[in-house]
Amino acid sequence: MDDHDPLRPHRHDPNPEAPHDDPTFLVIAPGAAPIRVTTDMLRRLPRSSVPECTIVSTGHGTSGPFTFAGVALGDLLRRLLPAGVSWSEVEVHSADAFGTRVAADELRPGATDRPILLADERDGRPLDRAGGLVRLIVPSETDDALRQVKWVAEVRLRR
Ligand SMILES: Nc1nc2c(c(=O)[nH]1)N[C@H]1C(S)=C(S)[C@@H](COP(=O)(O)O)O[C@H]1N2
Ligand SMILES: [Mo]
Repeated sequence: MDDHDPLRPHRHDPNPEAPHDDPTFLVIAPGAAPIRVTTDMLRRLPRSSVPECTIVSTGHGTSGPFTFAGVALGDLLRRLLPAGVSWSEVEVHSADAFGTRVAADELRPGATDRPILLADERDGRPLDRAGGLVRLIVPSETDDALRQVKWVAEVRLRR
């Protein structure tokens, strides 16, 4: 049975097409003004890169391995948010009503050398919009790509 929660899809036919052209996204934290993040901002923040990432599609096989690079989601939030904003969970929503949840625990500094990324680069080249710019990459997920969210539109923090 499908519970229709877009943040917990059980299986999914991947959408091949970007819903629109704007690669910016909003970070929305409780008690703080929403912050719009541009690809220029991502390029200027401390960056991380994760090799050997595979995108496993239930429908059409596996692609990769790729090296994805960008800004670690945890680093971005620690950089952007005013001190005192606390959260236990982050919802990552795409512009085509897809998404996933990330627990604060998965974003602890230094927790892993394969951090969850907001990726704007693949194999040393800029990711284009068709390729998912800006794309959430969850390196630990290798089952069905349900957390490899293309076209991130909103990063919403939950207490
Ligand atoms: N925004 C968005 N991201 C998404 C999807 C989608 O439909 N929309 N499909 C997911 C699924 S099920 C798969 S298999 C992969 C496909 O990634 P690819 O287009 O790079 O092959 O994207 C994932 N991320
Ligand atoms: Mo998938």
